[in-house]
Amino acid sequence: MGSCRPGSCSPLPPPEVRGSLLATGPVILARPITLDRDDELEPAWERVGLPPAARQLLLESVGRAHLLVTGLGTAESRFLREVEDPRLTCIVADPGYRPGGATVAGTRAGLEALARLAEGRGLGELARALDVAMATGVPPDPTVLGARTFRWGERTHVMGVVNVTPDSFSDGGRHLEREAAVQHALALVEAGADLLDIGGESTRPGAGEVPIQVELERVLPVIQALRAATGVPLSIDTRKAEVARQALDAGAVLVNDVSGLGHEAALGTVVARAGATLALMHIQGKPETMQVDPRYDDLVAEVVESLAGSVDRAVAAGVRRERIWVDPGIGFGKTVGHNLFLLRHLAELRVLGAPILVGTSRKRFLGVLAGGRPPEQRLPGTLASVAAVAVLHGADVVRVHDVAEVRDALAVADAIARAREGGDAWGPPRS
Ligand code: PMM
Repeated sequence: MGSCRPGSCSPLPPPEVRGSLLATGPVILARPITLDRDDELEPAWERVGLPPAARQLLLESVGRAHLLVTGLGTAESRFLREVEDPRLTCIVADPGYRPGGATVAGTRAGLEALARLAEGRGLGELARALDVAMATGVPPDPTVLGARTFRWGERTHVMGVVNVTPDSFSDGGRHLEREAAVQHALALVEAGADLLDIGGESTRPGAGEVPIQVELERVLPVIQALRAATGVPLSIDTRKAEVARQALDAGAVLVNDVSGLGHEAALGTVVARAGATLALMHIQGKPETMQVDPRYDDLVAEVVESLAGSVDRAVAAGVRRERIWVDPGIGFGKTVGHNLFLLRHLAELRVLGAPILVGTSRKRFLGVLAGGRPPEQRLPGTLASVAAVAVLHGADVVRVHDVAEVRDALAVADAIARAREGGDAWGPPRS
């Protein structure tokens, strides 16, 4: 069970299944609403004495999923309406109401058969969407960052935030500010950060763009000093290709682009040339205006489709698919309600086949929910949000300011999510 997410231990789907969602034009998206988890079903069958082969067979024949499918054309809608398989229940939207939607529920074997039937009828895009949805219980391939390998599904990883912006650390001048940033970053490493995210441009709501030279002057000395002082992988939080290029030269191994390659397309080429990893975040609008009345018709579908577009642009620029992370962009063109819905449905982003990064730390929605707390009083809310995404299996990496406290919260949340000691009848404890 070593590298398995609690959700599943099915064999990895072939790379073409986990490939682009957008490769074939209009998007048919199948999102897993619920997906039976192997690690919940299998121990129960072990508990009643079934051998491994029988348990595997049952997982296929009894394990179930409910999928929400959107973007269907007339042919696919007709195909689903006519399905006659006792293992499946398909409910297709009334074309007069909101066409193109359906729910498909059934056993894994039934859904697998449906995908093959769709393929045989020339409905390849639907077949592919079903395959992708059914593969979401499998963790993405590990990411190698510098000397470290991040294995997904075993625990939630922590990215420590190092903002090198004038108001962040000290008003004692540029040099003192850098020194303070480096000391702060090293304290985050000491507290257990798995990687550090260094940024020289605030992307908070209303923030304006910072000139390249200023951004470089802020982040480069910090990256250089940290590269010399620690082996923890370094990420550069920037939307700009030139800043990314120089940061990667200085020793960063990941570029965190809050614009999802929407700000400068050249950023993709820079990451590809360096063989680095790219985190692509969803944003609606630009930081200056993104919080002015954000609206969605189907929030999760729009975030997934936009991220799929970002992933495709990155791959077209030469970034290897297994070097891409995705992030729903909590607070970036979203209301409080949008943020909450996205966090609750985070696992649906698994259809993108990439590790999921999430940043909730100290954000405004946490303050609002707690009755109007300022950023320095949002630690309890931050801890609740990281524990929630860990237990919902939504996040592979959380981006946070308070690394020590978050590590403790995750130690508890991850342990509960993976608890295996049910007494002697449940067999020996499994890690
Ligand atoms: N949030 C901020 C900055 N960078 N990057 C990613 N990938 N995800 C985020 O949610 C994110 C980010 C803004 O937060 P800060 O101003 O507190 O650093």
